[in-house]
Amino acid sequence: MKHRTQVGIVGAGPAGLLLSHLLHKQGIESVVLECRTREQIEGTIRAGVLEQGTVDLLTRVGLGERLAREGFAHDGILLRFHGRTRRVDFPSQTGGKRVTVYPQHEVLRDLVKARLADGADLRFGVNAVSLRGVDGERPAIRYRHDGEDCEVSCDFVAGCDGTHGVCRASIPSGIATPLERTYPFAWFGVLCEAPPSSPELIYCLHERGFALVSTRSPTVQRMYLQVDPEERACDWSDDRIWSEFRTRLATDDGWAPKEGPIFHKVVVGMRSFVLEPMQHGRLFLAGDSAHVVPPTGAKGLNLAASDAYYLGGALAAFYRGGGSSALERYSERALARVWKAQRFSMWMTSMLHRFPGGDRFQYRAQVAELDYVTSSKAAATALAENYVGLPMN
Ligand code: RFL
Ligand code: PHB
Repeated sequence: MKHRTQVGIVGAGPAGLLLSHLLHKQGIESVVLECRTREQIEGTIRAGVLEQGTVDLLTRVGLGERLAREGFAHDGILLRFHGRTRRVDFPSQTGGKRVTVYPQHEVLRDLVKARLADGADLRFGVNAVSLRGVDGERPAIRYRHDGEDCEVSCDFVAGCDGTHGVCRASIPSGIATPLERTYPFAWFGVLCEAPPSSPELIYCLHERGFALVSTRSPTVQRMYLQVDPEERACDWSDDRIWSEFRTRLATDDGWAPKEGPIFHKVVVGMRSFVLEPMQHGRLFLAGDSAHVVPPTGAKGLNLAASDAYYLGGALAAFYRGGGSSALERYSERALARVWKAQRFSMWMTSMLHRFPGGDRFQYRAQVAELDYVTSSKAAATALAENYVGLPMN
């Protein structure tokens, strides 16, 4: 089966679906090819923190209704270290900006619903995806769908297929440079049925390692512990998990997390990765296919959104007859924002985690940094303006 579209998009994550939606708003047609089912993408629990600019973008393009109703505005975060807790306020440091806690799968549900209501061509459960001729004028994507070999020819291919997708891998080595940093620790994440332990997220440095108290809803909480990358989730009983959270999160005034049945456990590796440039011929990468951040800064989903915004704008300029100069600048423009988010995520990660072999000197310096960040207005503003998101310019 052969068909044709203007922009062929691989991957129905936040980057791919938002790009498809933004293109539609500009009258540009796309086809989205996704290897998982709709139920799988809408059921995978991942990120939770949306920057102000991401919320504004989603709202501007008609995706803000449920987000405004069900998302939780957070005006600050708590930094906990050495038994004390300090708050960084966002609106007062950033001219009124904040973040919104609204889970990634809810963003995806809103996007899929809007795309299908607009009659979009979304193909779930495809396999054997491969790219053809992206370095020429007539690229195509081959794939199998419902047992049939298919090919969609297009003007451009958007590689929005995440870290393990095929698009990044189809750029010949030597054309783009991978830059990478891995961390000697991982996050052990749990989801539990309990009320929120705290009205705001708690990022905690303890001598035994980092801990994070996040939330998903009034009845479901998300919490993470720094662990060794070799750690296996099945080796952690609920008792061991709660005991570790109580120890790391303890404060001088006896604070303890609200406990409840744990129904999901996962170990997530941590790395920083960027592929430069994010383009090869008529293939443009967006989101995790081009870059990965450690989750400490809560930036991954937000970068997927800003890439989609930049790429959508550049493609719209092309189809309006503005030539390809905006497309040629896409990678540079997106990377300028990506690198700032990489820097912030790396900084948050090093300030808040214990490094193997890290001695008392390192720990005392980390505590001093947290003390400084939460007592100097200049330093708190720097954290706040990065956390709520730098402008998409
Ligand atoms: P996605 O979401 O991985 O989507 C890619 C899609 O492509 C599909 N795919 C293919 N389809 C067809 N053919 C192939 N060959 C394909 N290969 C893959 C996949 O099935 C998938 O549906 O990438 P995208 O769109 O770039 O979005 C990136 C974000 O999902 C990611 O950065 C965030 O989840 C990162 N992240 C967080 N980001 C935030 O902004 N705030 C957070 O609070 C936050 N917390 C997190 C996170 C990521 C985490 N994990 C699991 C790594 C917390 C965690 C624990
Ligand atoms: C989450 O809720 O999953 C979450 C929140 C903040 C982060 C990372 C993950 O920095």
